Amino acid sequence: MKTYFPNTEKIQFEGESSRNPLAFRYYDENRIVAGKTMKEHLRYAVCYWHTFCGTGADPFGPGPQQLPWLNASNPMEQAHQKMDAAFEFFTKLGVPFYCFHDRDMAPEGNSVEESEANLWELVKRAKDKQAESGVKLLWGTANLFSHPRYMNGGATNSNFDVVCQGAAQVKAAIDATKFLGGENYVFWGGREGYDSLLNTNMKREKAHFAEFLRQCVNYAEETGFTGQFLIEPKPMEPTKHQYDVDSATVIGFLRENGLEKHFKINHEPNHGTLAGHDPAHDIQVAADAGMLGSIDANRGDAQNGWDTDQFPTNLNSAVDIMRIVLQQGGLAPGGLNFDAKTRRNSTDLEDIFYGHIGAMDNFARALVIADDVNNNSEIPKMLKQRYSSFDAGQGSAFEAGKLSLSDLRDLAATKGEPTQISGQQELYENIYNIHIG
Ligand code: XLS
Ligand code: CA
Ligand code: CA
Repeated sequence: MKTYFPNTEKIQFEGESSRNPLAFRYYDENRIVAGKTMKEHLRYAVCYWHTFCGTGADPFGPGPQQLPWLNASNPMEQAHQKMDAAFEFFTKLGVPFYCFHDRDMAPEGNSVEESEANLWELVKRAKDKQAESGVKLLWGTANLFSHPRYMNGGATNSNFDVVCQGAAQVKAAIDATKFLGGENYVFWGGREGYDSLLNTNMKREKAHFAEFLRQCVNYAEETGFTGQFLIEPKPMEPTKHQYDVDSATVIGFLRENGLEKHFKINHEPNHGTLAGHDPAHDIQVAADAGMLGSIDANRGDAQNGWDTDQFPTNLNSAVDIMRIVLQQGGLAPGGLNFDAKTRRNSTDLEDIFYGHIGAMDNFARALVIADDVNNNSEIPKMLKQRYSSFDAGQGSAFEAGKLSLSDLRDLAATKGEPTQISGQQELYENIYNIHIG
């Protein structure tokens, strides 16, 4: 069979001292950390869209990246070539999972039926390729944002006919995900949001969104799709006000509509940054609600206010994330999906490998450090001590709901001015840095 990456062999773990740019220095998939292998903890996935569909196009010009699998003139032939390249890449990189949108895998047809048939042809082939390679599907999703019909949104479109088109796509994408044994299904808001209140009935659009999701839950129950449904927050881009702003907004929306038992959050760090948060904040919000489902591992750019989808190479940020993941006992059935793309001027095919290898090594290293911080540093003890006034006596009675406002007032009067206790952020940061090394 034709190879698309003839210059690259299977990427091997060579250890920290290796200087081979096409080898892992930290990601040793069989290494045990905190009772599980790295492979089991990290559950890495490659995304189909950036890696095999994007050529670096931007508003100023077409993409300069020449991807050999996109050279076929017939869109279905191109889709087949793309799939060959994708599975060759997954296998050579050694990732256990991948993720896709319906339209990444198969082109849109001229009717609902033709689009379904196109997708089905490729999905059947993907099933065989999964069986041959052992690579599994972390999640599937539907693209309700690229086609011009979705210019006013998919589920929240002001035109009911467009909502129906969106439903047809999501139904087919859930079927495809189920057929491929996908462990999750993602809803990213796409163009679900608005630019001006003058032409928008926000309350009605959000009610439509909830109803759409409710019908997806019903459909999963009817058809026996048992994968986890995930919602991916993002505050802006493409619309000015996206409805799924951040974790807290999504959790509130789900609870308001009685949907919280059926969904978790797929958090993308770059989207957290765009919402004005440290990604770890948004991830912690989701984890605290018992709703951290999966992570689209990437990073933004501190100076840019848009979604740069860069490979996550920042160690501190990865440690922040992995500490939370370890504290909640892992991400499964979710994982770490690299929703990241090489820069526009990274035009060698090896660049795709470099991006993923660096990110996989970064999170593997972060996993080890996070486990060390959680178990061997002073930080957990210091944190426990910081809240110890609630562990016994009146503090614990307050937590248990046994003290009224008047009781609290009387305690204030008896106890007098509290002793000042330092928050010691600098000390925490210094200890953290000792473990990061
Ligand atoms: C776009 C989103 C998208 C989702 C899947 O900003 O990150 O790629 O992850 O639709
Ligand atoms: Ca994403
Ligand atoms: Ca993004």
